[in-house]
Amino acid sequence: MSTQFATAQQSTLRSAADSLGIDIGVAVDDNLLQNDSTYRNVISEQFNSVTAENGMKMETVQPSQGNFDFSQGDRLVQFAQQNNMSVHGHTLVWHSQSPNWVQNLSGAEMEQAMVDHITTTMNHFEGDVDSWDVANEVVENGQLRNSFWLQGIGSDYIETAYSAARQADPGADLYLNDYSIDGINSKSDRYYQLAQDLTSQGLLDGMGFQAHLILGQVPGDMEQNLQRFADLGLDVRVTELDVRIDMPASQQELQQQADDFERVVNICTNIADCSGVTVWGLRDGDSWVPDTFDGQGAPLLYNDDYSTKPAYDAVLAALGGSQPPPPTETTEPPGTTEPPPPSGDCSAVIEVVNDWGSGWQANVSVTGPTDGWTLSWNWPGSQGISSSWNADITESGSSVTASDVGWNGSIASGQTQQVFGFIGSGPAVEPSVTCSAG
Ligand code: 9MR
Repeated sequence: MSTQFATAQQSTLRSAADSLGIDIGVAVDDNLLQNDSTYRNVISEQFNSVTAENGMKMETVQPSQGNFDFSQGDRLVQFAQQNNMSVHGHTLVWHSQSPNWVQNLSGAEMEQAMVDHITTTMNHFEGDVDSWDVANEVVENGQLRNSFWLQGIGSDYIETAYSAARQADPGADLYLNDYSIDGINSKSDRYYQLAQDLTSQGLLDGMGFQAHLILGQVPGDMEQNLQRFADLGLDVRVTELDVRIDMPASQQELQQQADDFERVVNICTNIADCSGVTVWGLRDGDSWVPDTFDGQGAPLLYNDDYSTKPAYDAVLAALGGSQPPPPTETTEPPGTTEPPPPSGDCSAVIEVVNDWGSGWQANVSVTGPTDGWTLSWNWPGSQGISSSWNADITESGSSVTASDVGWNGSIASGQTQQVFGFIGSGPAVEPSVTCSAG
């Protein structure tokens, strides 16, 4: 058995996402977080980002005026910190799941209550919540939604909310977030205007696309749509991904669902400023979908017994990871040990993990010993690198050099680590690489 040419593959969603430098997130239910240790273990093993499915919404946080209850949010933050995860906050200003008391205010009183809610909540979580859906679902039918907020405060309530948020926690990334804006349409066009407005005032950092999708209906122009927001200088994020199926789901439909998830994750990894993808719940039975859409369900990555679905494998593959191979029979006599690792210099391998025609993704692994590495190779044709992560890259004509960025420089003798990745242009290739240590 030879390990010499094995590449270090990432075998969990989170390790694969970590090596791409993006978030793979999940919406977390507070009750399950408290009471189900398997739920906690699967989430901490597989995800590097969490969002409270309900626990940071206004009706939970401020059920009566001036009485704040952060217990659900605090539990999530503590779980995230124990497991080295980021937290995406959801949400401060929404027409739904807001307490009656605020809906009954008007004018200056409602505006003050909105600002107080944003300020107190964001101050409380300052430093613990990395990004916030400040306003959620504020557009409908191509115009500002006629919500109680709009009626009570007037159309500048959104700008007021983002100004208050910016002041409350200048370190948090501020997002807008909505559903049915995944493709280019009149709703996402209206958001494009709103995003331009807020961005020009320095009040917006990101655009969240919920992506509550129907099987087989990932919009064909989704990548183009996200890219136009990224081109405004914003981060983009898929914030609430699920793909619902008419029940019962057939094997073929589960495979189609896997393709849909894979496509959405690929869209995110294709866009340099995509901060990540969050799925809206862990198991099919945890999802909001069956309660809302009669006869539809099975929209997530896990079955109710915590076994993974084809969609899980597809997301893992789209992130550049793969399942660990099943244990293999060995013919070696007992007592035989592995051959010693190669001594001398380091070696490296480029592996194409995804090729979508107009571009491709490769992961690069280095086998030690090395304390700092510089890799070099030549492109055989018109290839180039359009983006990369975790390496310093210089291209000159057809020759490329890539060196470590410090933390990923040291690899022990015989160890193989996936150290960086890149998006290539031109035909996908796996050229041979020279590795110089030190
Ligand atoms: O998944 C959430 C569900 O448990 C709640 O009952 C519901 C209340 O409206 O909200 C669901 O989450 C929504 C999210 O907060 C905003 N985008 C749509 C989500 C699905 O309805």
